[in-house]
Amino acid sequence: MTLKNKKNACRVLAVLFTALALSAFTGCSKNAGSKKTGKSIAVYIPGIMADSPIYAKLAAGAEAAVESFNATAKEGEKAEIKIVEGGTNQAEWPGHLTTLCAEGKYDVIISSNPSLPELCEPLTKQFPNQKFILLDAMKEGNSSIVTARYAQDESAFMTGYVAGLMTKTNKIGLITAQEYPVMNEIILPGYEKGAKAANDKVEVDFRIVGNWYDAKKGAELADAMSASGVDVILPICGGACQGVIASAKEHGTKLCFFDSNSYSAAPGQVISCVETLQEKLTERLTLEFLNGKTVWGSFNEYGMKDGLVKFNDTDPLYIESVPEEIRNKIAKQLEKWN
Ligand code: RBF
Repeated sequence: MTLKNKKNACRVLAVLFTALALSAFTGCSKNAGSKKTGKSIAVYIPGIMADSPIYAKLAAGAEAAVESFNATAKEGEKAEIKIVEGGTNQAEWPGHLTTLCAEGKYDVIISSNPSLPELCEPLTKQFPNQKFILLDAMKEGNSSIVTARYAQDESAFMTGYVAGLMTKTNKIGLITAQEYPVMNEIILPGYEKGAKAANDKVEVDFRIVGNWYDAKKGAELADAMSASGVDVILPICGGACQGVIASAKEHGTKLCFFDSNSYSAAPGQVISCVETLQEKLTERLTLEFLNGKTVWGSFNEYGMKDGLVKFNDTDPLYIESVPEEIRNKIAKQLEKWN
């Protein structure tokens, strides 16, 4: 093969590779096929929606905003939305986001998790017209990005407080998918602080799955925790939570959840669910964007007093699984945040 032929072959391979990478995206489009005239939105899920309520709520909130905006929008101004699931290989996310920007089709890319600002910031220089709405994330002062996140210190403290009141062994656990600054600096210390506020003898066992999908590893870690006497576990590990739940059912371990109402995951064993109202916040921020009201460069944190973090203490399964005396202590503690 001559040098020129080799170069051409390389080019063909590069094009094929890019095409393959693009086709690996799993996306679905609403209003696809209709003439594009209004604003166009891409929701990028950095992971998968199954077993990650924070992501399912992101997509649902953006879709709800588009639906309500389109209900009164004039013909020709109706918005379009496409949901793209990036998958659990984090090394692929920057390429996916670059492709979405390079397509030039989307007025805004909406996504969620604390690692997104770092991935999107360089893209705002490369694609100055591309806007980003990032939830569960913090970045102030970039005029192409707006961010909002939840007061995870409140969720973590309250969850630790319940765990501290409910443990009989003084050993509670936290199983995370991976270490990240919000986990190491806010959630883990908050959980420990809340637990110690309830019971100063409590020790926290902290273990790491290594990814957001491995249910087998989740079960192994939960089994090992139970074997060492842990009797309450907070899993924050996406699909790996399924393994933690299976292990908890086998060993009678109590469970606490973040993000959504998960009392029915193991009825009688789930003792707290602190919900983040990600659907509501995503809908609000998407509507602001569609109405041209976004304050670019801004960052806001929302907690219980804003109604965007909610300790669910009304579910019948909570009332059933947590004794009244303990529920009263929790209610008192909750007053401090509201
Ligand atoms: N939370 C999930 O529930 N599912 C995920 O797949 C997921 N992936 C994440 C990936 C990264 C890189 C980071 C930093 C966080 C991720 N989170 C995920 C955690 C999420 O931001 C949040 O902390 C938890 O959902 C608890 O509210």
